[in-house]
Amino acid sequence: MISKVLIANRGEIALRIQRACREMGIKTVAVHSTADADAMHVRLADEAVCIGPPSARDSYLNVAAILSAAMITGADAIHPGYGFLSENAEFAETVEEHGLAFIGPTAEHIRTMGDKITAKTTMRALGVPLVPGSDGALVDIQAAREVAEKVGYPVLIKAAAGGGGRGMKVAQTADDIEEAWSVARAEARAAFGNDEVYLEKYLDRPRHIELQILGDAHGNVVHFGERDCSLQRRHQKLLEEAGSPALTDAEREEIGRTSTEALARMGYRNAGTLEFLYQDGQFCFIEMNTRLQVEHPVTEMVCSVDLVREQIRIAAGEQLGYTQKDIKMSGHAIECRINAENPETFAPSPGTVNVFHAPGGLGVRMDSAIYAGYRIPPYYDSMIAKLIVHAPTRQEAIARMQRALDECVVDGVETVIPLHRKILADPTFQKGDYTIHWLENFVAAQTKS
Ligand code: MV4
Repeated sequence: MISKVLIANRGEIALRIQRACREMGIKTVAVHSTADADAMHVRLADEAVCIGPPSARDSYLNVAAILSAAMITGADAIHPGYGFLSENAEFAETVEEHGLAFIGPTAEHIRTMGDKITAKTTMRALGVPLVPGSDGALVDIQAAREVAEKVGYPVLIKAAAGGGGRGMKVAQTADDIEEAWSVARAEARAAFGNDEVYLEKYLDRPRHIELQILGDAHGNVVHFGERDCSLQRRHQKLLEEAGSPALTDAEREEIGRTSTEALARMGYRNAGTLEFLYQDGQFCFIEMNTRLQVEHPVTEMVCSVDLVREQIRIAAGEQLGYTQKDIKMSGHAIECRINAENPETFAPSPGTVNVFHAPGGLGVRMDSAIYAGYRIPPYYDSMIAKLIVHAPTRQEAIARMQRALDECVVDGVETVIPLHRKILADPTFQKGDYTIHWLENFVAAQTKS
C-alpha cells in the first residue's frame, strides 16, 4: 500500500503526478528549490519541503535533501518524474534502502539500460532487431575499421555513456574513421568520464519511433503502441504523435510482440520506452528509456490509460490486471511542446507570464504548471506547457490542434507557438511524410524567407 508519495520533480510533470495521486486517494509531498517557492506544484501539494537553492544540482538533484524530506514527511514512495534523478540507478537504490518504494524500474535495469552498449547486448540476446554494428565496445581503431568495412560506410561512432545525441560522430568514408574515433572518445571522456565507444551503420533518413511498455512485478508485460518523435531540433523533441503516420497495424503488432516478450524475459518492471530508428520498413533498436517520458500523454489519449496511475499500482506490487488483447488504440493524438523560447532562434525567454489562457473543448488537454502572474525562473528547462489533442483521425487531430493553438494565450514571454502553427500548416507534415531531419531543414527554410 502506498499512501503518501514524494514527487522529486517540478513543473507540469509534478502536477501530472499529483493528479494521479489525488484520484487514488494518495497524499502528495512536493519538494522545491528557493526559486520555486511560488510554483504551482508547491501550491497544490498536500505538503511541501524546500530542498535547496535554485541550482538543480543543489536542489532537484540533491539526494540527501530529497530523502530527508521523504523521512520528515513520512512518505512511503518517491516518484522521480522525468529528467533530474529519474534514471539515476544509485538514487533508486538509495530510495529502496531507506524502505521507500521507487516508482520506476529496479536499479539494476536502470543501470543496464544507462550503458548503451549493455542495453544493445541485452536486447540482441532477447531477439530485438538492432542497427548493424559492433558487437559491444570497440577495443581499438583497427576494430573500428574492420566493423565499418563489414557494415559499410557511412558509420557512426557513439559513446557507451551517451544518449540524446552527445558524443556521436559520423565517418562518411574510411578517411574519416580515425578522426571520428578520436573525437568521439575525447568527447565521451570529457562529458561522461567514460571513453568507451561503439559503432553502428549510419541510417540516413530514419524516423524516431518509440514503444511504450508497462511491466508489473509478477512478470506481465504489455505495450501501448508507438509514438512518432521524429520532429526534433538539436535532439529536443518539439511535436509528437500517437500512432506513427508511417506504421501499419501489422508492423505495430510485430514490433510490440517482439519487445514485450523481450522485456518479460528481462523481468522488466514499471514504465519503459524502447527507442527505434525506423527506415525502409525495418525497426532498429537504439536505446531504452527507463522512465515516464514527457510525451506520454499522446499514448494515454489513444489508449485511454493513466500511465502514472499504472506506475503507482505497479510500485505497490499490484498486478496489471489486463493483457495485450485488452488494450485498444483509438483515434490519433498530437502533442505540441510549448517552450518559452524565441520561435526562430530558440533563445530561452524567461520572465513573467502576464496573461494566460488555456485552450479547452472536446479532445483538448493542456498539461502545464504556469498561471497568470507566474515568473518563469531562468534556471530550468524552458518547457512551460504541453498541449495535447485527441481526435478520430490524424487529419481531425491536426485541425483540432490548430484550433487549440488559436485559443491559447501566453503573454509576457516568447513561445514556440508560431512555429507550431507553421509546422501544422505544412503539406509535408500534413502528409506525415517526414524523417528526423525534416524539422531542422524546415526551421532553416523559415528563417531564410
Ligand atoms: C543514429 C542515427 C542514424 N544512424 N544511429 C541521435 C540521438 C541518439 N538517441 C541516437 N541518434 C541517432 N542515432 C544510427 N545508426 C541518427 C540519430 C539522430 C537522431 C535520432 C533520433 C532523433 C533525432 C535524431 C537527430 C539526429 C541524429
